Amino acid sequence: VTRPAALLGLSFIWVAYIAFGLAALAGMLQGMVRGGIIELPSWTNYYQILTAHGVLMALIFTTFFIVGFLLTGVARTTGGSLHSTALGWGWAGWILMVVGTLMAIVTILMNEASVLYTFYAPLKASPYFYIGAALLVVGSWFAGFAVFASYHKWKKENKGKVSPLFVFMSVTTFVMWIIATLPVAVEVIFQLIPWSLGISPTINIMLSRTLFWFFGHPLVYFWLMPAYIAWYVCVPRIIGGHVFSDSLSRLAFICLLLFSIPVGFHHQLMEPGISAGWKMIHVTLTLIVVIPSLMTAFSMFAIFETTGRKKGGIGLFGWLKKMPWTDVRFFAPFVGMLFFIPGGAGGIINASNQINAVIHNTIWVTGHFHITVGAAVALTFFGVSFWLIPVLTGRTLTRTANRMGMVQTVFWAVGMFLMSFAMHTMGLQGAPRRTDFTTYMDHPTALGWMDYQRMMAFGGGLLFVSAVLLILILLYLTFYAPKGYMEYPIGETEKEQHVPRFLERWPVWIGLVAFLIVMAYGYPIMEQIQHQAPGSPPFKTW
Ligand code: HAS
Repeated sequence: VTRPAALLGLSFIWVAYIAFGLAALAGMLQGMVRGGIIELPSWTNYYQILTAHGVLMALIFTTFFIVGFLLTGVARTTGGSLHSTALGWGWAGWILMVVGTLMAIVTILMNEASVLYTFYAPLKASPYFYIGAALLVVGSWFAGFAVFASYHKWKKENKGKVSPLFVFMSVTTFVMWIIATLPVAVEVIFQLIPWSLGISPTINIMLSRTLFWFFGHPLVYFWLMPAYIAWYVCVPRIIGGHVFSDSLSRLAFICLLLFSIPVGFHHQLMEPGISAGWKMIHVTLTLIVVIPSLMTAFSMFAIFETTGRKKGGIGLFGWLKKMPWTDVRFFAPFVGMLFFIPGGAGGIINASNQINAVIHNTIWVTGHFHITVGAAVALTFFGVSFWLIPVLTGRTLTRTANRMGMVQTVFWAVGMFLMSFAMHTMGLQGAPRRTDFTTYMDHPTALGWMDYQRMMAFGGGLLFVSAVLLILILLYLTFYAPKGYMEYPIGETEKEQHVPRFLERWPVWIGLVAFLIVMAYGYPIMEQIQHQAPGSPPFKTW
């Protein structure tokens, strides 16, 4: 990767890790407060810290990291550089995203935006928080345009050829992202900002929540798809194998593009204002969006088994022994994959309409998203960082740094396991998510949760230690590791495979996405506008 592209990538990745460090601190504090281990000073409160944690971790760390990873991967697979138009879009995106992030952080620090990462109305934040969020989104679109510009240039120079897998997957991810962020842009621009400025006195709550989840579910796939890119394209190369099937990988991404958006009602199954029939349609589509993940699980097993057998692994599971267990570039994403097995199963439980009544708004949901985004995705991003940062700085991953990375991964995995196990268990017993420390007036059931609360806090402590260790390793890899060559691992198929051209017919796929969205959301949104309740005035949070 050339220097200008590397500099751009590093700038995104380091903002991501600064946000990650602050978010990890907020996360540990909030676990300890909830567990009754510490009390916060009077100038702050649980919800302020919870908002800081959610916004910094789920929105800022992820988005900056994803852009940095995908832009550099696109550069690497289209000849090593980003041309000037792509670089221009990339830097413009970075500036907008940084300004948006600062606005959000300052309003949160001033306790003027303690509205959690879902910023549900009628909780009301300062208008600057919403404007900051909008800038973050628009900046990420610019980064998407940088990917599209590189793709367009590559296509022009390689007429008739199928695009590199990494580029195809990045384009799919950003097409999905840009479509998915439109409804939240509508919510922020036409509902939240005028309302928080006092221009409109009330807000249509149902509509704002629907627009949020219209975006909120694909948001989780925006986190997942880059992790899948690392699994499909980078991990095979790291273990000395090949991409299992180019067409299957592309098809999985097209399925994610089609089905990750029209499913948002599975977050609103317990809400009034949406009829049971529409909820059922979204539940059905949710179970369809599970299929590309099952295809991914199949591909990963196939890659591991074929590679392990070629290396001499015999017997039913002998191939597993041949995996590079001491290489953190493989180990961290692999541990992430293991977490995704219960994570995915939990998702299917959540989506199962009636069962959702058992877990909705309990801390089970928090457990679910910590083993999906907090473990499967985050561990993959850590694994990527261990090779990506040295690639971008022209340094190498030393044996010691690799070993420290293994330790860091184990700390993260154990911390996440303890914390999310406690969360799932308490959730099944009805413990609510998003509450400060409380024993519900010493209610025996709530007192029975206390050991789990402490287990959660202990897990959070381990996660914080792991986060500090990670940042130290990444600082070393950025500034101090010895100069040298590090490979940007891009896997290829063993033999050239025929890839059907229709997979790259974007107008068809985008048309189908639009059709599915109109079918799934058109009527319910019309109903929510026509039959809106009187609307809610703002509930100021500070
Ligand atoms: Fe979810 C709530 C349903 C996946 C994140 N989810 C959330 C929230 C977040 C989140 C953040 O239907 C909370 C939102 C809030 O603040 O309220 N989720 C699903 C379903 C899936 C799913 C059906 N979620 C994710 C992913 C996330 C994520 C991925 C982040 C990255 N989720 C829900 C529902 C709710 C929900 C409801 C609302 C609950 C409520 O009531 O509030 C599916 O996409 C999951 C499919 C995944 C699989 C797993 C495949 C396994 C793989 C690993 C293979 C392992 C290998 C290892 C190869 C089927 C690919 C090899 C092993 C060897 C031993 C060799």
